[in-house]
Amino acid sequence: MEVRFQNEIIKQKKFEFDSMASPELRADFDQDMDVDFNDLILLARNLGKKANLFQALSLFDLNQDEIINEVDFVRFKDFFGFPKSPQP
Ligand SMILES: [Ca+2]
Ligand SMILES: [Ca+2]
Repeated sequence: MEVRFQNEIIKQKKFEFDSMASPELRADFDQDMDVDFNDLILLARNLGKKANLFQALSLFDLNQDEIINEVDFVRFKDFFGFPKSPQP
């Protein structure tokens, strides 16, 4: 981002995209930064639906085979509970 005054840069700040975002958040369908029962319910509501890559429903197609089915549930299971609570 550049801030200019009389065509001179008076402040410049570079924004960096966090490319190291957790892959588990792919299953965070409601985008509240965790993978929990709310996300599971959203997945379940779309079970059996076709989802090509250009549809919003493809969000639920975790293995990208263009159908939302039990295979996506199995993959979801690997992400469920993210983020893990720190161990005491
Ligand atoms: Ca969530
Ligand atoms: Ca699928």
